Amino acid sequence: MGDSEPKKKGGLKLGSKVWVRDVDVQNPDVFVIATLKGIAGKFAQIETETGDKYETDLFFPANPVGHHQSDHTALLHLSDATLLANSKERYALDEIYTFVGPILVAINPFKYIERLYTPDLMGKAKKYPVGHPDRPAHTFSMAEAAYMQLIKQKKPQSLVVSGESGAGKTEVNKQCMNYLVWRACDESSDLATRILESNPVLEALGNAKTVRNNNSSRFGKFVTMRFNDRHRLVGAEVQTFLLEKSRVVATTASGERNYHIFYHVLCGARLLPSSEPEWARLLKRSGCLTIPHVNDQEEYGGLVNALRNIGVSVTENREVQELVAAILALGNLTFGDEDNDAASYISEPDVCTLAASLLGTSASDMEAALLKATLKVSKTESYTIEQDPKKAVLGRDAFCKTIYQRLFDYLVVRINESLGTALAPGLDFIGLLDVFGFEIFEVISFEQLCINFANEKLQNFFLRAVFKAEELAYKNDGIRWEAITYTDNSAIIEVCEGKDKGIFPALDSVCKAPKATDETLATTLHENHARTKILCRPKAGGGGKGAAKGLSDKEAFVLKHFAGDVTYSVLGWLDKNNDKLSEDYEKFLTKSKKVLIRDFIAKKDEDAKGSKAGAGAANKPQVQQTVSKGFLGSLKKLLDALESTDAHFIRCIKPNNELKPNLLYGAFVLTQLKCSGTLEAVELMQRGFPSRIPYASIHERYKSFMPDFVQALPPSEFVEAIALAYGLTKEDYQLGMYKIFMRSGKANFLEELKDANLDEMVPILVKKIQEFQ
Ligand code: AD9
Ligand code: MG
Repeated sequence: MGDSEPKKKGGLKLGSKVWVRDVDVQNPDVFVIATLKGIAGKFAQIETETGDKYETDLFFPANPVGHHQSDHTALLHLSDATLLANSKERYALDEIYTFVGPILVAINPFKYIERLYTPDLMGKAKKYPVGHPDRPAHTFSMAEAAYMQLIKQKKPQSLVVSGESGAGKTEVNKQCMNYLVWRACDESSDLATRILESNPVLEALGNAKTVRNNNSSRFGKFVTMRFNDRHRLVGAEVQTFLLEKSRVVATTASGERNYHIFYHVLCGARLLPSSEPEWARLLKRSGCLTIPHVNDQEEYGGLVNALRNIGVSVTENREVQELVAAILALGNLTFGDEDNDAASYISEPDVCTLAASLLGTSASDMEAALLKATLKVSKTESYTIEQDPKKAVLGRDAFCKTIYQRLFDYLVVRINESLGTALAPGLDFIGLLDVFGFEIFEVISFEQLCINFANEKLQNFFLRAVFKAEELAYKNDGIRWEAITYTDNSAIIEVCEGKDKGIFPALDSVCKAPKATDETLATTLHENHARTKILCRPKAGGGGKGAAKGLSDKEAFVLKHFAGDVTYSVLGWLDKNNDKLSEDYEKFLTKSKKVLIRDFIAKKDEDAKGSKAGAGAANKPQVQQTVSKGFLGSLKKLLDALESTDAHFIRCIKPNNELKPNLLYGAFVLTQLKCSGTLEAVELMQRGFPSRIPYASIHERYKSFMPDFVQALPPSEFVEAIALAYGLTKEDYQLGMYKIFMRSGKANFLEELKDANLDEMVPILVKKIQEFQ
C-alpha cells in the first residue's frame, strides 16, 4: 500500500487516533500512535502520545485497540500501519497466523506453541468453511481449503509457501502435510509414515546450519500429494530444485555448517579414522561444528531409520553412507604446493586409499582420476596430461559436488518410488511448494539470480492467482465482481529469459563463444539492455541493496526487482553455467564395484537406461545442458504444474534476525510483507471491496448502542440498515453470505456508531428498514 492511502481519510474526526510514520527512520516500529488535532488541505496536525507535534500527510486512521482481527481485511481501516499494528497485537498473544483475505500470513514464533497444533484445531479447520467467522486463521484451514476445493472443483490445488530464510516455510509445509495425512490417509496404510519420513531424509541431505537458520533448506521443493476418486491420499511425489551444491566443498562462512548428513555419518557410521568433525577439512573450515540442541550421533540413528522406512535396503543404506564418507576423505587430500609445483601429488596416500575403497574402486584408479586428465586433440586422438595442484583441487571439488548432487537426486527418486507405488495417471493432487525467498546479500552471484528470477516468476503467478482468488471470494459470498487492471512484473521477466537478449540466453551464447570471458558477458548484457530501465550499470561506488561496493560495469549489473534494486557480480558465471564433470571422472565412476555408484551415481543417460520409478523424472541429472537451461527447464515445469492448480498462498515472515521468541521488529516485518507481494495484494484488494467485516462481529459489537427493535434484526439486516442510515450508498458495499464487503475507507461509519445520537438515528433507521422490507 502506498502512502497515498491517508488522502482517503473521509469521515475522520478531529481527536481520532492515527498512525504516523515516525520521523526517526531508525525506529524499528516504523509508526507511532498519535491524535489528529487539525486538517489543512492534505496535511494534518498531529500530536503523539509523548507530546511531539508535527504536520504531515503521512498518517493512517487507526483501529480501536483491543479488537485485533484474525483477518486483516476485517479491520475498519486497512493500511501498512494498521496491518502491522494488527500483526503485532496478535503476535504478542501468540496468534501467529492471520488471513489477508484468501492469503495466510504466518509469523515465526521461534517457540513451540502447543495449543496451535491440537487435533481439536484440526477438527475446527475441517468443520468451518471458507468465510465462516469461526474458521481458525491457520495453516490447517489453508490445507483444508485446498482439499475441499480439490473435491468440489475436481481440479489440482497448490499450497505455495514462501518467505525468506528462517521465516518458517519448511515448518508450515510440514504442518500442511500433517493435516492432509490426518484428513485423508487411511489409518491402515503405512503411507503416512513413508510420506512423513521423507522429510528427515531430504533434510539430512539438503539442509544445513546457516547464519539465518539452524536448519536451512538449501534447495527448493514441490511435493504433490495424490488423491484417488474417493479423495483418499494414495501417494506423493517430490520434485526438487537448485540444490546449493557449492556448500559441499565451500563451507567457509563463519557460523555455518556443511549438510547435516556429513556430521551424522562422520560420528555415527565410523567409516573414517576419526568421528570428530575437526578431522574433516570440509567440515572444520567454518569453525562451526555443532548446532545447539542437536546431537549428530542421535540424528544418525534417525537417518538410518528414515532411510529404511522409505525402502532403502541395508546394503544400499551402507553404500549411501560410504559415498558421503568418501567425500569427506577426498576433501582431506592435498596435492602439493599450489604456487610452485608443476605436477601434483597426493600428500596423504592412506586417505586416498580409504576414499577409493569407500567408492569401491582401486587406489590407483582413484589417484589417476585425481592427478591426470585426458586432453582431446581431435575426435580420435587424445593424450594424458598431469594436473597442476590448482587444477587437481578444482577437479576434485567438481567431482565431490557432482556425486553429492547425484546422491541427492537418487534418493529423491527412491523416495518417489516409496511414495508412488499406488500412483495411477490422472490422479488429482495438492502440491506443496517450499521455495527459497528473494535474496539480497553482500555478494550476489549466479545462484541468487536463479533464486530471484524464480521469485519474479512466482510473484507474477501470485498476482494473477490473487485475482482469481479475489474473484472466488466474491463469488463464494455472492458478490458482483468487476475485473480490475494491474501492472505486473512481466518486463523484468523478459529481461531475464527473453529470447536471445535475455540474461539467461545471453549467458548460454557467451559460453559458446570462443575466448569469451565474464567481462564479455557483462558488456553483452549492458549492450542488449541499453534501452531498458530494468537492467542498469552499477552506480559509482556500488549501488543497489547488498551490492559489493565499487564494482564496475565490466564486472556487474543492477537489476530492478519488484523487491528492490540488486547488484549482481558476473565473476565466474561462465564456469558456473558450464558446470560439467570431466569424462575422466565419469569413466572412473563406471569402474566402481558398488552397485549404488556404478548403476546410479555414474549413470549419464537416465532416459536410455530408464528410471526405476519414472516418478523421479524431474530429478534426473541434467548432464548435457548448461546450468541455466536446466534451471529454466525445471522452473517451467514447476510453473506449468502450478498453473494447472488453484493456488493458496502462505507468506512466512521472520519477526527478527536474532531467531528469538517474543520479539518483532515492525520495519523488518513490513519489508518482508512488501517483498512477498502481500502489500501489493492488499492494494489490489483495495480497488475492489477490501474491508470484509463479518455481520456477527458488527452485531455483537454495536448492538448495545441500538434501540431494541434494531437489535432484534437478523445480523445482515442490522448491518445494512445502519450502513444505509449512515449514508453509504449501494455502490459502497455489497452483502455477502457472512460478511459485508465495503469499498476502501467506507468502514469508517462503524466507529461513529458509538457516538451516535439515537434520537436522530432511530427515524432514519426505521425509514431505511421499511424501504428494504
Ligand atoms: V530456509 O529458507 O529453509 O533457511 P525456512 O524453511 O523458511 O528457512 P524453517 O521452517 O526451517 O524456516 O524455520 C526455521 C526455524 O524456526 C525452525 O527450525 C524452528 O526452530 C522455528 N519455527 C518455524 N516455524 C515455527 C513454528 N510454527 N513453531 C515453532 C517454528 N517454531
Ligand atoms: Mg526451509
